[in-house]
Amino acid sequence: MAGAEKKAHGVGLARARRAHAAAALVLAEADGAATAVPEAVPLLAMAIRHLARAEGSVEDPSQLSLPGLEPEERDRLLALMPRILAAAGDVTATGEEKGLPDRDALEDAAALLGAVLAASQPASLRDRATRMVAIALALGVAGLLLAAVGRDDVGWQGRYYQQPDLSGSSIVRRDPRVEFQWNNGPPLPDLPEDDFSVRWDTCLQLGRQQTLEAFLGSNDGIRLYVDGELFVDSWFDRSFTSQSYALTLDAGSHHLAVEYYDRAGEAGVVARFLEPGLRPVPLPPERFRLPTGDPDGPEACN
Ligand SMILES: [Ca+2]
Repeated sequence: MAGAEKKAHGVGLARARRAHAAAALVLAEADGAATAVPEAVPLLAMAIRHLARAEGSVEDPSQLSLPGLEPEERDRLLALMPRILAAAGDVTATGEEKGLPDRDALEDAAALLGAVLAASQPASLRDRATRMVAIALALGVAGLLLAAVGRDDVGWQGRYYQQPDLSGSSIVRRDPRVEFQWNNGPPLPDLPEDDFSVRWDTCLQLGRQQTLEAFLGSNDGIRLYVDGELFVDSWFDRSFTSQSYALTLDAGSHHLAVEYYDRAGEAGVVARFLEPGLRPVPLPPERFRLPTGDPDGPEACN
């Protein structure tokens, strides 16, 4: 790729990422409301157009390279793109392409486009960038948008205990995500370096039934509860160990609780929830809302 072409490619992708992040935010914000559909359509159409420009003004979306998707996912996105462009008024709608795609179709398109954008790096970057760098870029944009709308109900409620068994008084704070590497230090100034514990609670919002990848890592113990049921139980001393679990959830709000303790030495914990695929993509941060009820009771997310 020549220099100017490479630059246009990078600019096109950056614009596609911004439009895509805005569409994902609109869909997540509206929480099932039908108003999200007309708002998200032009943003998704914009993301598709910028993606096409990044590939040298491809006129026909079916000619896009669409990296990062399984063949079946690629077919789904190829079927959705003309419908979205038609609904946004970009092309003349005919036959089945007429009418507004429904919310599920738009969420599917947003997730698939997210995977494509995470996998689409300019050639110069692709060689040295890891998948995590691409994901961090995508998350950075979503994070900025989130800050712009000033949401303070997004993330996890963290309760930090001075004991390793989640007992006694706790320090409560909001954490945007559960991803910490404390090494040999304390997690908070008022906590010990060893023998502390933390519980995080959130309400995960899903617009449709999905099978997610739950990626859990910890030094030392970790437990995951899903809607009050113990789902992962690794409550023992260990060096940093991580594992992925398949988690199928219906559409709606789901209470996730992560419990963690550090016994001695190094301390760190990660709990990520991703859309699985060739290149798993983290769920947008705005899908995680602070509990609206008692996080220890059965109505945490109702
Ligand atoms: Ca430890």
